[in-house]
Amino acid sequence: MKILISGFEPFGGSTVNPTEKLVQAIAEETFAGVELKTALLPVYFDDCVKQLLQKIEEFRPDAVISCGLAGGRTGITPERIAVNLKDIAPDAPYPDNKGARPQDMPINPGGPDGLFTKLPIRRMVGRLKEAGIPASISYSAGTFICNNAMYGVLDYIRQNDPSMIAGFVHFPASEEMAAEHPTWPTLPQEMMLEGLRIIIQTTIDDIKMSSVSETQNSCFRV
Ligand code: PCA
Repeated sequence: MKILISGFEPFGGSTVNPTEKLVQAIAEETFAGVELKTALLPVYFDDCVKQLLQKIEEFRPDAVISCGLAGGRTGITPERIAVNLKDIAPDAPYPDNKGARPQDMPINPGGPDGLFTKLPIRRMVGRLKEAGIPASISYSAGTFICNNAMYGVLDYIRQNDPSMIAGFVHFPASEEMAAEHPTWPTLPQEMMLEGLRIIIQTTIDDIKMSSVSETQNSCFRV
């Protein structure tokens, strides 16, 4: 089984993105029977998708788990849906890392309005909470880069390889971001790494289970 994990560079004036550190750390770990690869993505509209799809085409993973920072959230939040929209409010505090501020733009003109993940997000949240890690399903990945990456991958899978599963997980700020962002809730980096291990293992278990089960016909696999 092959799994691809991605994270993002810092953005919006922050010097840290905990998901950059998560992918660096998880690249050193092993999961039985799994070939794991990682990618660090730029915080650029469209290019983030291009780079991720290039990795996907080279590696042909069974599952893609993309990770990003959502400053202000209190726990780990697997995303349910990506929307076909790039939109930064005119008064938003920051553009992407190239200065782009798209408004009211589709990611794929003519693509579906929204695409659901087939990662086992409900089971992920259950196992994270059992481990004492704050977590909940999120129903909006926003309209910035993370949503752009999630939509781009799900749209690719829809058209090219429906057997692949993919999705996105937003992580809160890490403790080392507290001085830069004093109002944001934080979690220890080590707790978020343990959370990512659980997320990966839940995905592995789900793929194994669905390959032996012929009865699974839910469109969600949550
Ligand atoms: N979070 C941003 C972009 C990169 C990241 O880590 C987002 O939520 O869109």
